[in-house]
Amino acid sequence: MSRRFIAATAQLGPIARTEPRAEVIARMIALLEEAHRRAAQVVVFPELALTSFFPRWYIEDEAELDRFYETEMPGPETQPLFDAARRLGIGFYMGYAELIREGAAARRFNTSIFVSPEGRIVGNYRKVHLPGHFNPEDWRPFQHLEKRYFEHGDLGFPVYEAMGGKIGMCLCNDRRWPETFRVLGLRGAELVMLGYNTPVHYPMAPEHDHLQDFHNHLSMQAGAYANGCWVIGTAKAGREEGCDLIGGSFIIAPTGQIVARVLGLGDEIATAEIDLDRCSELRRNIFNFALHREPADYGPITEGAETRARERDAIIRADRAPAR
Ligand code: CDT
Repeated sequence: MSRRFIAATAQLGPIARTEPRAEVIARMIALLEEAHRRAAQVVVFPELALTSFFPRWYIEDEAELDRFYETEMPGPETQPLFDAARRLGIGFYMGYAELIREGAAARRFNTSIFVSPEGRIVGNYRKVHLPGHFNPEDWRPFQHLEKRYFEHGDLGFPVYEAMGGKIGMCLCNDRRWPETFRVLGLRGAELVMLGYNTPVHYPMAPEHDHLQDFHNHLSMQAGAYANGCWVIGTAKAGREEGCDLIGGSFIIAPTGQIVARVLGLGDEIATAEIDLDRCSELRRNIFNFALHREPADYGPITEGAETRARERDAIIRADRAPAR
């Protein structure tokens, strides 16, 4: 397979809480068709692309919560998306809420997949950096209950062979952590795809609200440059159920330069030609890992992982204490 192809970021505008999957899928298929008209072979959809960003609500009724999750992929409602992508010869990345039933127990992950142009699921990823809080907090204008609704992803940061090279995935908050891109970079990822749902308003530090777009682009451009890889970041954007989400979906070259971006806050695509061979411009030179990395001096990055996990669990347990 050629290592040069056209890729699209496929931003979705708001999705209402009650919007049926079939309507969302129809919107996504329309974006695939537009991407195909522009000769794209890869399309990147947002995080939790099939539903409204439900962690903004405290949902006590488990049956109501379950409606936001997929128990099979593809399932009857998502199959038309897979069929359309295969018909158009497009590979795609998509985020969704994954529910696995293990007997009486339920495991829930914030997940993404990459599906090849032939319609095969090449690989999956489960979100590692889950932001927000566990218990509902009344002082907030909206909740961010990812720590309640999802388990910490159990796959690490895998890379997969696809599109003639190596691809990696992550989701939203992961992009703010340089370690995400570095681990993917160390594993040779040449294209990193990620979807995000980022509110304009950050209740913990509202003085940063005006910096949301800057931080979004800053983290992804830095991730691309410092690891010599292409990055495609795709938003769910616009005013969703009264909550403003940033847009700014874009495609970044391994040099860190923006090569395409959307203009609005609705359903929209932007395309660019990706040449995976351009990764070597960085990887053979300034970021030649074999020559210039100094991992012996990076101990604190992974040291004490067990202690850190214990401390974190204690904080989350304390946060859980008053729960239902
Ligand atoms: N979906 C997601 O991870 N959103 C977070 C919002 C800020 S943390 C409450 C983000 O990092 O964009």
